[in-house]
Amino acid sequence: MLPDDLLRSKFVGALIGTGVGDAVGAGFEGLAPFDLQTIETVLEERGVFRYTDDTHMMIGVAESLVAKEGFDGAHMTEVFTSNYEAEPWRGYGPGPPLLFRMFRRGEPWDRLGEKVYHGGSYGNGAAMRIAPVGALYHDDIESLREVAYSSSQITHSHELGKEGAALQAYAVAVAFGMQPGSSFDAEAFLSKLIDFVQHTAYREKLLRAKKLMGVDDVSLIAGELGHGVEAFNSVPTAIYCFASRASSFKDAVLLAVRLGGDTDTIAAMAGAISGAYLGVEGVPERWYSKLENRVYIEELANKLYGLWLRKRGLLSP
Ligand code: F2R
Ligand code: MG
Ligand code: MG
Repeated sequence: MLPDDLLRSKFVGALIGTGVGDAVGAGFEGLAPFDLQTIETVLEERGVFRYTDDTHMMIGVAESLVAKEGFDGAHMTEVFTSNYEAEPWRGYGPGPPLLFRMFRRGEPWDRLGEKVYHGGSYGNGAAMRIAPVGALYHDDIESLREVAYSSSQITHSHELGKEGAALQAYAVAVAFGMQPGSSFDAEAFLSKLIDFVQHTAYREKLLRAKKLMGVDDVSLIAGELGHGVEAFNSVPTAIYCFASRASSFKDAVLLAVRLGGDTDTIAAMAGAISGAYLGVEGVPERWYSKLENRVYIEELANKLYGLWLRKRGLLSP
């Protein structure tokens, strides 16, 4: 059993970790791999750390889980839609805004996912927002998989989009269960994820990730694992960034940015797992203090922790 303070810190770490990773990676998106010095100089000169759609949607997931005390598809879609309508400039992927407009026109929430891409989207949009699901269901893996799939269905109904979200949620959950500072075994961590994941595309990438441990050649890592917007080209990459730099939130997130490509999203997902492992204390103070809406995100994380306690009968309603 983890002590109460550490568990609370892990809830906050997973959500703040998403926000900080996203904000650190934003601005480097779509470009070639970067050298560390360039990234650190840009970050030092940046004022407020603004987050993008990744965190905006992660907030929506947490808001809905807290309001409905669990997953409610129509409610979560309403929250995504109204959050998007309030701040459409957060750099959303092409698909979700089209789906939100269809929802406003009366399409049922669970049919939207098929409407834009043939077979549904396999973009990383469902995985990038999933940290609250990994946190709330970190000790109930059956529900974690079910809620990861159902919450993905709203916008990402392709099996690879759903599986990417479930894998990312599970990586957060496994990180929750580990004592930070204890010797981290990357091989054992990746093996657990390989046993969990149901799609060969992810299993193969995770096997490659095992072989890349100790490598620092960013072109080789991006080439082997991917750094694109597709869930299968970014979720295993984020897991690798965490697993290969588990003792340091900063190093895990900076590796994600150094890879280039979909930097905000890979850094958001690596940040979520790292925050879930180290707790919020692992997030560098100078990054944490600059995160936009930090207090609100922390409040949500604390409410999610309260909900987890109530669901386990550890706190009266
Ligand atoms: N939108 C961006 N970045 C672009 C520029 C941002 C700029 N800085 C700004 O401020 O404006 N990033 C965000 O989008 C990604 C998440 O996207 P999501 O939500 O998955 O969108 P979508 O449209 O569902 O899928 C994304 C792409 O994946 C490919 N794709 C998906 N399913 C497909 C299918 N069945 N067949 C073919 N292609 C498929 C398409 O290329 C989609 O465009 C994150 O990076 C987030 O940060
Ligand atoms: Mg983004
Ligand atoms: Mg992105």
